[in-house]
Order: sequence, then C-alpha cells, then structure tokens
Amino acid sequence: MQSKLEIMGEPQPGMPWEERPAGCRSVVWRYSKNPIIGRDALSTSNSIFNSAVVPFRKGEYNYAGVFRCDDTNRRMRLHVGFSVDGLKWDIDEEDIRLTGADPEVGEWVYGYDPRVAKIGDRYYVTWCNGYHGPTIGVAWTDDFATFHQLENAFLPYNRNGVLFPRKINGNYAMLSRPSDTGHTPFGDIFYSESPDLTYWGRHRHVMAPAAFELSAWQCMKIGAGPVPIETSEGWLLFYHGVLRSCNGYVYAFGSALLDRDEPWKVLARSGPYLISPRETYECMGDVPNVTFPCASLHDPATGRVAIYYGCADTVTGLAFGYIPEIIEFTKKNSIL
Ligand code: BMA
Repeated sequence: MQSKLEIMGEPQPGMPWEERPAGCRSVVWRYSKNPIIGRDALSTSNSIFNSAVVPFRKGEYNYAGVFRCDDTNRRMRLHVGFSVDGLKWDIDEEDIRLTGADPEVGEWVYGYDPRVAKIGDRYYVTWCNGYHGPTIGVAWTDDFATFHQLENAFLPYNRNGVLFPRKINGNYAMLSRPSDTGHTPFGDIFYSESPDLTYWGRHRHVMAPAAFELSAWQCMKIGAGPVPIETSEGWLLFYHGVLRSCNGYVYAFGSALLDRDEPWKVLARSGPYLISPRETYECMGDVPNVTFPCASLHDPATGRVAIYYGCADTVTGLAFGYIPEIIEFTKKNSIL
C-alpha cells in the first residue's frame, strides 16, 4: 500500500476553482471563462500575460501579483495587481519602482516573465531583467508597494529564474535556464544555491529538452514555470517546453517531480503535455501558439491547483487540476 500523499503549503479553501467539465478526459482543464485578464486591462497596455500571483493579506485583498504588462510602445514592464477572488484583478496603471539596488544594477532596462515566491515573511520576485542582455533580477517585498532590489542572480544570458519556496539544505535554491540574447533555440533547466541571495553557486543540471521521438512538445528547449509545490513524493514542477514547427515555436507545458533534498534529481517527467495551445486565445495573439505558466495557487487539503498561464503573449488564462492526479499522471507517463 502506498502511503497517503502529503501536500505542503498554507490552506487556500477560497482559491479560484472550477470542477473538471463533464466529458473532459485530460488531467488539467481550462477555466470556462478564460481569458481572465484581457490585453487592454490598463489604459497603456498592449498585452498582459506570463504573470505571477500569490495569496496575500487574507480578508483585505486575498491575492496579489506581479504582472507582465507590455505597453503600447511594446516596452516590457512589471505592474502590481490585487484581487479578492484571484480572477478579477485590479492592476496598477503605474509600473513597479524598484529601490535599494546598487545603481549599476538598478537602472531599469526591461523586465518580463515574473515569478513570486513566498519565503518566510517575504515575497521574492524574480524576473527576466535587462542588464547587457537578459538575466535574472531579484527583489523582495512585504507589502507589494516597495520592492527592494537585490543583485542579479546570474551573468547574462539567463531566463526563467524560479525560486523554491524554502531553503533547501540551508541555502536558497533557484531553477534557471541559461540562454542567449535572442529567441534562444536551445535550453536546459539548471539548479543553483545561495546562502544570501547574492552569491549563487553549486550549479547542477536538472533537465535537458526531451528526445523528439519521445516527447516532441519539449524537444527544443524547456524552462521552469511556477514556484515548485512541495509534496511527500517530491517537488511538483510545471515547466514549459518548446517545439519548432514549420510556422515557428509552439509553447506547451507539462509536469515533473524533483527530489525533495536534491532537486536537480528528476524522479519523473511527463511525456504527454498538460496544456498545449488549442483555444483561439492561445493560438491567436501577438505570438501565436504559446501557453506559458508562471504561477499557481494550491490548497493542500483538497489537492486543488490553479495554474496561471500566459496565452499567445497577449492575455492571461487559468487552468485547474488535482495535484494527486497530476503526480500519478507524471509518474505513469514518465519518459525517464
Ligand atoms: C520567450 C519569452 C516569453 C514568451 C515566449 C514566446 O522567449 O520571451 O516571454 O512568452 O518567448 O514568445
């Protein structure tokens, strides 16, 4: 007999949720009212997507987030938002102001694809930060008003920096994806540790793209998505994978299980995707055929998870699933 799956995290009984629709056979399903955030939610926005939400100040707002809002100059900016139900968002018209960084690092160039991890009492934002090319910016906040910027985690070029929600073996831990200056046609996920969120090292390889014959949706490059979810079976990681078709890149996402103490060791990795572009809002937009997850909310008691994902680099969607089912699916269909 298998012991009961334990899921870590704070209770979220009121999180966004919709049951699996009748007749749906997939392990993760889309919210029926997608997209939840339109492209022009701000007076200046061209698109709002690839964004990060977390539970925040229950009773007052319930949720806060950092949103990727590209403006009508097509500049990539980060904006703060708040929500009572996790579905309807009130996003600041002004973009985020970072404070406290060394001036050399603090000069804003661009920022995109944020993630937010709660570690202790602080919320840490990591994002793709322009510094002589893309690298991983880091800042923390405890009120979603003031963001204290730290050193960039890595040398350029790097993207998809995702912190674990607690220290592992005494150190902060982050997944990232070394890249190039452009639309990188390659990419593996790596793991790095830091005692102080300034100096990063002990880099370990986690996963390479899959063999085309085994799992084509993830055969060109992969990158970590939301902050990993800790369970007794390991860290559940949602990650995006890219296939190069005759019409360009296609971004889908799937799941993997990482060892709890040595997260660079992959225990299972799904061959089939969880979500791949098929709805109109995922296939039509500024960049067609992109589903790109950056955040999730979950409730340990019910096992429910809500995944926020960018759609066609234009709007934001939501998908749902049950963590025990996703773990089962990942193990049963593992390509390792
Ligand atoms: C990646 C990033 C993402 C984007 C994706 C598809 O390189 O820029 O923000 O969603 O490409 O355009």
